Formats: sequence, structure tokens, C-alpha cells
Amino acid sequence: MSSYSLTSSELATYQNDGFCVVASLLSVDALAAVYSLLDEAKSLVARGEVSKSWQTDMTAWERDLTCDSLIVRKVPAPFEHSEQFRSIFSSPVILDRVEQLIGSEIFLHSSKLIFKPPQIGRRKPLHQDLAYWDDMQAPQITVWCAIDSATPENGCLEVIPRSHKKGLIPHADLEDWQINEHTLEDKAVCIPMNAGDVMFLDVLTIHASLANRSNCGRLAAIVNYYSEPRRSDQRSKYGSETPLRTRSLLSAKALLHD
Ligand SMILES: O=C(O)CCC(=O)C(=O)O
Repeated sequence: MSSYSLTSSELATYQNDGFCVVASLLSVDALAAVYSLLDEAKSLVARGEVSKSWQTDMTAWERDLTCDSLIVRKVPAPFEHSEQFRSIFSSPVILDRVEQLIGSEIFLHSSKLIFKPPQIGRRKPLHQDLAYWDDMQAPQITVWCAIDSATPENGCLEVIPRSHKKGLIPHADLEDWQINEHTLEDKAVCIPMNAGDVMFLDVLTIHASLANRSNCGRLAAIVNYYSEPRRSDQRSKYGSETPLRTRSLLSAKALLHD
């Protein structure tokens, strides 16, 4: 077992409930490094100096109609754009745990920062992440990191425990690409997290995030990983062809100790 492994109780929670939260995984320095990417994005947008990749993703910023200024809600692909981000999210602290959950060959699928500005951060309705790229068959995982503390007031996640066992549920283009919430019987549970806590979330687990009604922003870093080379017939062209990890460091260490 690596010192970065999930405990047996965390593993059991993930398997049973479709998610688990590990407290204080990200250091203060890592939090500051991720925050600086949001600050950089805000300055770029304010100065009208946005890179090409940003211009192709119009969800990155938008005009706030209440005060006619530009607000950043999403920073796309930080893994591709920031060496520091890449180093945090390909470190053993994260990948040893990801390996336990999806297997030893690990590829980046996608990454983003989601910012909910004070008072105007919107609710993200209930959905399963796999519904956004449902032609991908390889085991996958979402790693959701609280960069600010996430509370019911500023937009923490809500999760329906054990919903990953239901398989993929139909999604529709309503307020968002989402499940019709009236069809769900089970209640979502709020999961407050402190800055630096990390949630490992099955891509079939139904979740949402609350609106930000507070005076504090809420920043999260979200990284998805998958565990096999992309198939040629896959529509979804997310992710990299080069693995972040090619063989099991955990099993190699285990063998050494046998
Ligand atoms: O961070 C959030 O607000 C939730 C985002 C989310 O669930 C998603 O992007 O799939």
C-alpha cells in the first residue's frame, strides 16, 4: 500500500455510495497555485487578452447582466495550460488513489476550474458526468477538489448516494444537460467540504451543485481521468493519448515487499 492510498473505509464508501471525500489532500501552496489561475483568467478577460483556446470555449466567461461587467465562471483545460496544475494533478497524492479506483493505466480525460461568483453563482442541476461523453466505455473517475471551502451557502456539491448503481439515466437539454429532476425519488445530500478536501466521484453518481447565495466566491478544480487508450470509434475526443501513468506503481511496490 502506498502512503497515498485510500483507506479501506474510504474505498468501501466509494464502492457503496459512489463517492468518498478525503480531507486536506491539497496543500496550501497547491490551493494558492490553482487560485492564481483564476486570477490570471480574470485579468486576461478584463484586458480582452484571451488566448485562442479560450475564445473557442464561450462558457469561459460571460457578461454579468446585473452589473454589465465580465465574469469568469469557468477556466477550461488548466491541466493543458499550467505546469503547476499538471504537477499537482499527476502527483502520487492524487494518482495513487485514482489507480485504486480505475486501474493502473491512467489518462487525462479533461480538466476545468468552476468558479461560482458571490451571490450570482448558479445552481448546476442533477446530472451524471458520464452523460456528457456516454460513448466512453473505459473506467473513469471525476476528482472534485474544493479550492475554497464549499458550503450549502456558497454552492457545495449535492450527491445522491448509491445512485451510481442505477446505470446511465436519460438526460435532456433543459436548464442544462441534466436529468429531469421530477423523475427522481431519492434525495440528494449536501456535502460541505473544506478547502483542500478532495472528492473521488464515480462518473455515474448523480450530483448537482447549489447556487452561491453568499458573499464568498466558490472555486473548485475538477479533473477527469480514464483508464484505457481512447478507442478509434469514440466520438468524444477528450483527453490525451499519452498515459499519465503506465504501470502500477502500487503493485510494483507491493511486489517489492512480498
Ligand atoms: O463545481 C460545480 O459546481 C459542479 C460542477 C459539475 O458537477 C460538473 O461540472 O459536472
